Amino acid sequence: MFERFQQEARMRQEGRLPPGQALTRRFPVLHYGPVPEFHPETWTFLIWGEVEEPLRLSWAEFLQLPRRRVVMDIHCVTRWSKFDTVWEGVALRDLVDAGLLRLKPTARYVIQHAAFGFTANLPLEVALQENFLLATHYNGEPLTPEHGFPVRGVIGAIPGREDLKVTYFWKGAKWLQGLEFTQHDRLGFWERAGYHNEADVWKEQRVQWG
Ligand SMILES: Nc1nc2c(c(=O)[nH]1)N[C@H]1C(S)=C(S)[C@@H](COP(=O)(O)O)O[C@H]1N2
Ligand SMILES: [Mo]
Repeated sequence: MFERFQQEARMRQEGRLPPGQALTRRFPVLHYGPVPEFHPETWTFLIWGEVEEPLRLSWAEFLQLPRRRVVMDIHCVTRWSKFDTVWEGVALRDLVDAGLLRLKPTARYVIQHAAFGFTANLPLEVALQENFLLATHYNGEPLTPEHGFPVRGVIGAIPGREDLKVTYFWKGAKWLQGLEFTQHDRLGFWERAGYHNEADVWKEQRVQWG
């Protein structure tokens, strides 16, 4: 307990603890609905909308995409923050840079589509940042089923990168099945329930009124 407070004080001092947050060393599980099963033979990942060419990837193909490892602080709207979490997976900007994903100039938003119709929305420029990952691994291990196996969106803060927009953790969809690029914004599941559409952790944009 005492150690947790010491760590939290250090994070606050380093400017890494957003307002209204507390440090946790656990990894809470939060979502609406059940945990889906994963069938590698039938699993597909779809990319569609404002793209030059829609993509349909099998699990084997998804694993061939360029990958990176990102260390981030994650901040949940329920007020826990977890520091120095290690994620591995696919960065959208790498797909664009490699020419694997060709966006139309009209693409301005990204809707993550997950199992059971769950969605989460982000502006394109945020989804193209290095702190948004289609993650398959957490702390060196494949994601656990309850944390989104086999793929989830993740967004967090990269220490020292104050230039990156950081949203609360709900903007990363677990059990991700596809990405839709759109011209206009469309509220996701939690955003429709009253969570803030921008969700900037430093501005403490938790809920939206009216
Ligand atoms: N598919 C799906 N993804 C989801 C959610 C959900 O209900 N369904 N909830 C979000 C919310 S509110 C949070 S806080 C994080 C929690 O991720 P965790 O369970 O790995 O901590 O997942 C997000 N992704
Ligand atoms: Mo949440």
